[in-house]
Amino acid sequence: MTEKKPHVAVIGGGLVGALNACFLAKRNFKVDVYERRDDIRKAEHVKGRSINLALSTRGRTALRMVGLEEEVLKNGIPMHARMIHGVDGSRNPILYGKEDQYIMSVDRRRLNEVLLSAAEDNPNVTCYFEHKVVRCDFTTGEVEFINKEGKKVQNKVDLIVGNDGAFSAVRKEMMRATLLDFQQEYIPHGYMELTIPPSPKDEFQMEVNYLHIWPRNEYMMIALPNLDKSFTCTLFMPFDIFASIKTEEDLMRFFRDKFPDAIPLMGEETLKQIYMSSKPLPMVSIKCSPYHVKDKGVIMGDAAHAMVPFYGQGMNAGFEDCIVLDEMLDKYNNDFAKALPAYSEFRKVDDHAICDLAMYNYVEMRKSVNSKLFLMRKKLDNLLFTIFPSSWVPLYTMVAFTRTRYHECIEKRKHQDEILNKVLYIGGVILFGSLAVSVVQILNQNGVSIHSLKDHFTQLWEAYF
Ligand code: FAD
Ligand code: EGU
Repeated sequence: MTEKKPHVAVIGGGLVGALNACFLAKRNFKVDVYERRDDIRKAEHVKGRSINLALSTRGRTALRMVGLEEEVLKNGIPMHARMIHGVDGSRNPILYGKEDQYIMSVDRRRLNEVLLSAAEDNPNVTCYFEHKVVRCDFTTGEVEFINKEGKKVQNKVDLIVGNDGAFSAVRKEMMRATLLDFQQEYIPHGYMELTIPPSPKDEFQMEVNYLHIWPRNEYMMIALPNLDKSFTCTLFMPFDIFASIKTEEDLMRFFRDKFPDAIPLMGEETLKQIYMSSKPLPMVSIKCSPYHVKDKGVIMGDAAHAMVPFYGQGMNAGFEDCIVLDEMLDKYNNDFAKALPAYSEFRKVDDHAICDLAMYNYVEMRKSVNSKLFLMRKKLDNLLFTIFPSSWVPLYTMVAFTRTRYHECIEKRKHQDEILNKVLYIGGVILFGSLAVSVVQILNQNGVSIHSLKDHFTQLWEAYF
């Protein structure tokens, strides 16, 4: 460890970068945050479009560690259950769990603003906006940026932290510098954000404390509440279906068929206007390894593990990354040469596991999940949880409401599946056995003996073969 304060460049002032700056500032490092975009706190408010995220235990724990949990929760809306919307307009709630098991709907932009301001409250943190990273040298620690005037500027630091999202420039530079395995996959689905505005009386148009879901196999819509009494809906469907819905008539026909109850809530005109002026956005899943180069560079958040959003864990996993790095820096007394490989090795299995879980859930949802099936599965899972609260914890409960390592969530689930299979198998054998006994008894009562039955089948057998 060097005597002087370590100097760190955090690349990306998004959710993970801004939080990471808070963590690193607490270690008394000198932290420079470089963000490509302009300062979102200065940008004009875009009305009627607030994009929100589900914050759960892992993300909350990280916020608590930098003293921001309360401030964030103040501006969040608790969701205690999902509300499943059927095609017939039916609505069925399914609780997440006990009273204290709920997730929070938070506004992405507001959260980012709170995190940036909290980072800058530290005298040892400076944020530079409109600075785009173009080059990293992981031997010297030199980083090159293009600023707002299009000019190249440089800095030299002890550690480069890449929190620059799914299309990370830092990761690209790492791939030139080290043997980095990399895998990426686009899914055939795109997403589009729609909105359910407040009612004319300025009230929520649906039950507020829920994650609303319209499961329709290949198509799916999700809605989370906003503080302004609107809901942000996210419509997920294959790009070719988006492309086949060309006119307003196509759109209304599609919505009347799949999401009829949402039409009056969104308003036909607003729905048409938003759909016609938007493009569906892609979703990508990215896995790579390792996450570090020597003692000079590390990537975290989406830069290290972009995932499809079907577990609501992308940000939560990125926030948990910050906790894990913090713990490694503690353990190795800020010695980057030891802490970075340890972080990489420890965290890789878990980040890969949550990428897999999210992708698996995407496949599951589109394969067979309509609203009835969704309801049944969740109810069975919850029923088993009620009967065996300590040995049967549903997968989503471990993922959303505990800090059980993601890879252990998968292992535990496999164990439960084996138990369930055994129970179903034994149950099946007992059921089939008792059925056979009943059949023989009934036949006996009707004067048919088991021996004559055997003769009968023997004759049949011989007649055919
Ligand atoms: P980003 O948020 O992408 O931030 C990266 C930052 O780096 C940006 O500000 C960018 O401008 C900057 N940057 C990029 N390149 C450069 C460069 N060269 N130089 C400087 N700066 C650069 N997660 C949840 O936990 N819960 C949810 O409910 C949820 N819902 C989601 C729904 C959808 C439809 C999608 C697509 C994702 C969802 N996620 C959710 C995932 C979540 O959005 C991401 O995991 C999270 O934003 C990752 O944060 P990040 O800071 O790593 O990356
Ligand atoms: C997707 C897009 C319900 C926000 C997964 C559940 C999501 C979110 C679920 C989006 C689903 C799916 C879980 C939470 C959450 C469920 C979860 C998904 C928030 C397994 C804004 N998912 N999401 N699972 O259990 O664990 O409620 O865009 F429809 S929160 Cl796909 Cl807990």
